[in-house]
Amino acid sequence: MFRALRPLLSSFSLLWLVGPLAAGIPAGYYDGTAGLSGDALKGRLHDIIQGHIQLPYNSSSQTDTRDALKVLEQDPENAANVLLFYIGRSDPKTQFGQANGWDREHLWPRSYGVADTPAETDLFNLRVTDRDVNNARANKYSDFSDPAAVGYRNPAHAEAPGNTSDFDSWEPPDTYKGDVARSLFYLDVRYEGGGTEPDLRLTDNRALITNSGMYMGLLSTLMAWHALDPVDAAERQRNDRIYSDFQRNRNPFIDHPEWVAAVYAPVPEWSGQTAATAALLMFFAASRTWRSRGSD
Ligand SMILES: [Ca+2]
Ligand SMILES: [Ca+2]
Repeated sequence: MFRALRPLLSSFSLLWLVGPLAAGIPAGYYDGTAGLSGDALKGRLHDIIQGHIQLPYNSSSQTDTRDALKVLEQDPENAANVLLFYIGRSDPKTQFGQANGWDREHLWPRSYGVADTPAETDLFNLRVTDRDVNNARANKYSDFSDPAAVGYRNPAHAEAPGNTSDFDSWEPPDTYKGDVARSLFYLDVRYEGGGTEPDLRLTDNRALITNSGMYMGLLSTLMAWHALDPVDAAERQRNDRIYSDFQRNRNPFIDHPEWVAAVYAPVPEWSGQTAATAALLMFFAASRTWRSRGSD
């Protein structure tokens, strides 16, 4: 009996092995990236992911970002609900836009260069959040919160346990850190100033992150968050769905986490250092002791 099943079992194992690949990256999608790093890799990835199918922000006749988010963020245990980013609360889909409900959070704030389509409606930048938490986060950039900084809050909002903030930055719980980071890496690469599109840029220079600019950060924190919270199955599934059901483009940093270091290390601040040194810096940045460097 067992012997008769063996060929069947091994073919199932094979299916299991190729299954995730078949559902994930289409053959040839990342052609032309082999051996590239730095700006060359960034440029090639930009060419691959640009020109995606754009959704309207709001539309009563077409699939818009609200419709897409109700699919992408659906609670796996309750199809009538969405799971709220930053806090994991399950809210009815019907609560969109309600006073105590959820709305659309732009991880790269609209005021930092993504006020117009397609950046404004890019599903890799949009999550569902509690309205009040969205307002509290406002356009604070991503960084470890400094308990000694002005305006330090723990929790960052009464409805956001596990999140902390200070006057200029916001720190989500660890399980969301990598998702934030990889979304922002995607946006920097996707938007390079072509046509009427913005050139979004990640930086460690806080002075550049202003309402009149297109900068977001902090780059080295995001690299640490990427290492701290690796890609998981839910993030891969979201990437697959955005590709297959909505935009026809993918987040390269979910498909190839190693490309974060390949593109961003060495970063300008670290120029002259090797990729290995940069990786070491990422490791130390991910450790809690690094948090006390506190310049904000
Ligand atoms: Ca995560
Ligand atoms: Ca850019």
